[in-house]
Amino acid sequence: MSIDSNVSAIYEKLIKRNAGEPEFHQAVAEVFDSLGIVLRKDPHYLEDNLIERLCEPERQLIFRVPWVDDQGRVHINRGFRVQFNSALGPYKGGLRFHPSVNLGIIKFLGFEQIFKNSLTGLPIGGGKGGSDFDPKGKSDMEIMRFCQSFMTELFRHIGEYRDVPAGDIGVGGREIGYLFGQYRRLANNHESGVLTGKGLTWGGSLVRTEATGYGLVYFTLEMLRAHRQTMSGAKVTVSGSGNVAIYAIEKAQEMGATVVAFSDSSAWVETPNGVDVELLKEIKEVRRARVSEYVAEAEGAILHTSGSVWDLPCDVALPCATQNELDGDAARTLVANGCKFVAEGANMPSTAEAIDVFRANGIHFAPGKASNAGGVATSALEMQQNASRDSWTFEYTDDRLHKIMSNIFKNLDRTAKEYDHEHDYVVGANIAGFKKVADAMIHQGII
Ligand code: NDP
Ligand code: 2IT
Repeated sequence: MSIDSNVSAIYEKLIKRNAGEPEFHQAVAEVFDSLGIVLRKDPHYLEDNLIERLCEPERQLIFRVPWVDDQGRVHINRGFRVQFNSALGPYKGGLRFHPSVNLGIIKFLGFEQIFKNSLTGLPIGGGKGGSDFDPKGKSDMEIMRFCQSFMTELFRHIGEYRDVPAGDIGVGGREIGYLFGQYRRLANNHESGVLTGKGLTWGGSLVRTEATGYGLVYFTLEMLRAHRQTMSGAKVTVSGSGNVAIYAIEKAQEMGATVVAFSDSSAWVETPNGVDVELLKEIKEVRRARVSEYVAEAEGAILHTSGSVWDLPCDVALPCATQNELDGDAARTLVANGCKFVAEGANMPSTAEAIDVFRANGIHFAPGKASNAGGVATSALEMQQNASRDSWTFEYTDDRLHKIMSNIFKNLDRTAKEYDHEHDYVVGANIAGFKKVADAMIHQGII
């Protein structure tokens, strides 16, 4: 990757002003790499310091989150919400609870979210939040007390037309429930559109749980089709075993693929005969246990505590765990083993070097801001249902999701061609996502 000379001064300044935030720098560099192409054709985007404005969040909140554990000890965590860009709609993006969370991580995620949300074609701006709280090993009561304390500060900053959080790593249906309960109590208002990923009896949408994983597979299907391949009979490697991974595995297998591996942060599992999805759901969603438990109960599954899922030969790789989990060496191994397609379910799971390796070796690569947009798109469908006090059927919502993902692929493909980078879906995603937001910012004046 290289930064175009038109934006290199902005990038240098951004690194200095946002010191110690390597993931944010990386996410900006990836977008700037594509911007050179658009700025040569459309130099008006350089006017009024638009690019620098786009890289500066509209608002950044950092707050103390005190909570009491089951032994009566007081803990202090740090809460974040970065409201990055609201040109296209209210800030929208998940909350991540993980010990690795810091401002730079939330800024990288919020920055990516601007372009992702733009690509969905729905009226949502970009934001992200979370905490360095570690949910692992905590009781339900501890999780509840933490969520209540977190929302006690956050509630004054969010709203149906202001900012609409949802889940991400460490935040699923249980956490959204506790967060919503506390919001409704503090606001004295059952404003269901304030959060997405809610339970089905109190404003949630069918398909939201499955949406990111299913959407990833719908997108991958379009990419395979464009290169005359199918999912049926393909060997697919998935990393992670959380919300995104589970439903990507389910949909890929439903379409005739064999998922040959998955993982969590403790180990990875080789599944030569495919994955027993119901067992995986039971272990991860109900028991909240480690992947070793899956191996103990599933026939033919092999536990590995060294190496990674990327060591196995596959046709399609779907990284669905976390940022920078797939580096240059892993990318070279995938190439050597004959992998042809990589589509990101996680946010920025491939390092810049890995993406260079994919591009240099003809691997068709879909960046997360396009291929994992199904989650936030279905969140926007949940907001539509809340606004109209309606709830749609599974089939209707799933069909909407499928069409949105197909349209995202077509938009990327068309944009990449238009800018003379056929099949470069990084260029297609960055340019198509950027132009819509940039045009809205231009129309709305210097704010
Ligand atoms: P979950 O918390 O449900 O699952 C996360 C999975 O990734 C777990 O298997 C976890 O393992 C693994 N993981 C997380 N952090 C690390 C780490 N530092 N090292 C190794 N493994 C790790 O999260 P989601 O499935 O919701 O999110 C996964 C990815 O998808 C994230 O990048 C997220 O930003 C992205 N995403 C999520 C969307 C959603 O709707 N949920 C939408 C779009 C993108 P362990 O349990 O051992 O920690
Ligand atoms: O990264 C993401 O797109 C998400 N975690 C989902 C955000 C949302 O608002 O549904």
